[in-house]
Amino acid sequence: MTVQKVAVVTGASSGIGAATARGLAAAGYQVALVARRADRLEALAKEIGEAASVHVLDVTDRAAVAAFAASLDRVDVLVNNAGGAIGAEQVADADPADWRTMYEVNVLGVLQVTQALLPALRASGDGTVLVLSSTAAFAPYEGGAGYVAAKAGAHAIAATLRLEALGEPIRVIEIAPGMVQTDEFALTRFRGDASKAAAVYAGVPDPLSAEDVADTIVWSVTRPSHVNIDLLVVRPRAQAAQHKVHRL
Ligand code: 8X3
Repeated sequence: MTVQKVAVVTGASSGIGAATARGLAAAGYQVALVARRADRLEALAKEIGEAASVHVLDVTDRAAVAAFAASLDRVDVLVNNAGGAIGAEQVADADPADWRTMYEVNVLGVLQVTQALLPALRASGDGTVLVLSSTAAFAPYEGGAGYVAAKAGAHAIAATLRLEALGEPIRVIEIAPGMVQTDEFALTRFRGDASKAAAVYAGVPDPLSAEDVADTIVWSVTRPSHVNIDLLVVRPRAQAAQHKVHRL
């Protein structure tokens, strides 16, 4: 009997995380869905079926992350997807509390979950750590400094861990998406202001969808073990660079 491989997906309650969980389940993985919102995880698990398990926790809660790690029998893939932007204020006006929250989830969340699961990933004999960063990690933009700094931190974890894991059976993949239209990313950034959130994508023909990014994640993870998709930047055709967006 073949033992089913286990993939942990954080931030699985919506957007890219939920799409990735669906994609990995379709690719044959047992998926451990991690997020804070139990109702959403339960609904997704019901949809996916037997291949899904629900783990309600906050990746910034170190004790909860440790308990989660202890509850798993095996881990082959970790998709560090939980993250997000809060606020679009310029440096002159930004609230340090927003920056702290962004650092907690985008950087320390990735650190804590990765640390906790590394022994199991190593023990699998063929582990994959994936960090979902952003094109923001590589290109500052006005009003984005807090998120840019946090995603640069996520990039630093991926790039450093890849060096430190050399010689171990662990790949470290970084996926850096550009403009992705999801239900919550821009809405969270603009604190629930739907018109400001919609303006981000106004007139842009086909921004990336959560499924587009999930597709790159599943593709990267399912390459042969010796192939490491080190860093993959994915943007919509309508975005040539962070500031260079085609709008109709
Ligand atoms: C999201 C991309 O352009 O909003 O990670 O920073 S952007």
